[in-house]
Amino acid sequence: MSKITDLLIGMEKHKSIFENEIRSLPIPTCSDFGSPEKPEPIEFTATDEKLESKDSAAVKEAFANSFEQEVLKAAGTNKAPLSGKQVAVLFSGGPAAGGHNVVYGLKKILGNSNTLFGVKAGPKGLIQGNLFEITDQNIAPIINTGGFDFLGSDRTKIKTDEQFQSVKNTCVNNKLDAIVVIGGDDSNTNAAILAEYLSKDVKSDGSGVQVIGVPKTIDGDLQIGDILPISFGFDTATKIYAEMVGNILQDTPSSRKYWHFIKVMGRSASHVALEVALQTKPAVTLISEEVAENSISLAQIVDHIANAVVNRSKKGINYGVVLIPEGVIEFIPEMNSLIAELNDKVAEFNSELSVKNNEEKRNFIYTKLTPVHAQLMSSLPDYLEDMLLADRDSHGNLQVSLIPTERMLIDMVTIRIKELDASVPFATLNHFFGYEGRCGAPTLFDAAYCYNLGLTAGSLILAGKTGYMASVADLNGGGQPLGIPLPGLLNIERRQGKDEFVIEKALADTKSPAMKFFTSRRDVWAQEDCFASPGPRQLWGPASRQIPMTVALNRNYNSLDFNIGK
Ligand code: FBP
Repeated sequence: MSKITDLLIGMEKHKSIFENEIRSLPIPTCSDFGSPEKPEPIEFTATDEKLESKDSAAVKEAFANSFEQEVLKAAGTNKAPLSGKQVAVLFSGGPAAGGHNVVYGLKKILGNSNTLFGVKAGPKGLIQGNLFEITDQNIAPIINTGGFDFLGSDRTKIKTDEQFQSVKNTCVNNKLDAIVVIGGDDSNTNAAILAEYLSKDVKSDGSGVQVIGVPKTIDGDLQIGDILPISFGFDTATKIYAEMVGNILQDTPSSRKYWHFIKVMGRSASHVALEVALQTKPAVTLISEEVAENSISLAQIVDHIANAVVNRSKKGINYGVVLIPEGVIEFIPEMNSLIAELNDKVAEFNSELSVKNNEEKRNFIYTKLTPVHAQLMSSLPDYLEDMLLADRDSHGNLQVSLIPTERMLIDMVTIRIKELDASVPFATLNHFFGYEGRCGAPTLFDAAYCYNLGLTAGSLILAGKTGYMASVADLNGGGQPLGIPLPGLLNIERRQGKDEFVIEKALADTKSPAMKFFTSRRDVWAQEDCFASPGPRQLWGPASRQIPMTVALNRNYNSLDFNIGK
């Protein structure tokens, strides 16, 4: 007995049998970096791929010092890498599995002739100058582990003159030569703006500080065709959700009485929902981009789900799963135009709203909205109205993860089924799979992808580059390290009532091979049980190299495996 209790106490603080084991899991490495044991920084050369956004002319003017459009690829080992560099790394935005391996890759490639600092608590920490030196001893415990807890993260947007000046002060005070921002579309937009702002006159000799981005987000909406097949964290999150959805699907014909409405994370795009659907094959999956493209109203969505329930019931199947993308509410045309006006009004009347209770907020906003929106707003359940009025994040985004869309749909579908056929049994349960998927131990793919992203980001710094995002392409082949020019990705978008430079979110393309496959199968999945349970993610064995199915289909790969390091 005492032996077991000692063993259990020994597992405290991240020392479970599993955590101990994964730390020594070998990480596949792109051959460009040489030997996996002692990777070397690479040099870069321009490819003939040039990024052109619709607002390139305006970007060129505003980003005069850092404007680049050509994508860079590896060009052998860097024979004369910069040295003596002081580099700071930070996480920005929501956590995603694999972030710790980016830091590991950076530390490895910077080696002992450069210094790596960790910025605590995201962009806020950069503004406040909250840095510490990362040692090899710090790195060892975080290898292949999930979460961002090594540094922490936050969603502060660096936007005011004071904030930019504070970042500059942090650079000067810590003698920084480079900053690596690990984040999503908004954070990489911040990285692009910082790269330009810090491009000169930071150090006494008039030189600047390099800024490199790394593509992170479980949402998968930071992807750029073949040059950035996916952001890191997506694979782990979708495999965790797919395991849970698979388990619920397995429960449905066992207990035979529930319809489960499952909302999955992904604040805007439906990549997560689509990927989980391909892995598990539930009865109904909503795809937000299809809703917007075909102007499908809320009533039509409700009707679609209610009919699926009634039709399955006719076959004696009184159960099923409905998969709902987190952000669908913003894609329903009438809701989208309401939310757009709300975003502007919430920004305009922020101080008035901030002192009111929920009921007062609702009554106040009715008077500020155009009549058609005021009427729609007042027809929604109170719990939904309150969430639509909740504070936006610092990038001006509605916090869709807080909106109970799954509950709203259950309420509305229940009413519709009663109208269609009151005899149909309809017992429901609702779930939100979000935070469960962001910090799990990375899949082998995310572990490898992130480590190689870290090696690439560090190589870009040691090659003197700034304003680039690290990427690793050709995942089905041996993996190809790339540098993607951030200004080439910028467009002008309206945010919080004003025009801003932003990296556009990559939404799910309704004409993509993955969507085409999904639409060709979904009616069959609705009519009978075709579900599959993918099980827990595997770090060893035949399923360990599996990449997201949407990525394999959309990139036209010849297998479901990634082949980095093979
Ligand atoms: P990032 O885009 O920063 O990676 O975050 C994505 C996300 O996980 C969304 O899926 C979700 O809507 C949001 O974060 C939730 O944010 P928060 O952690 O602030 O509640």
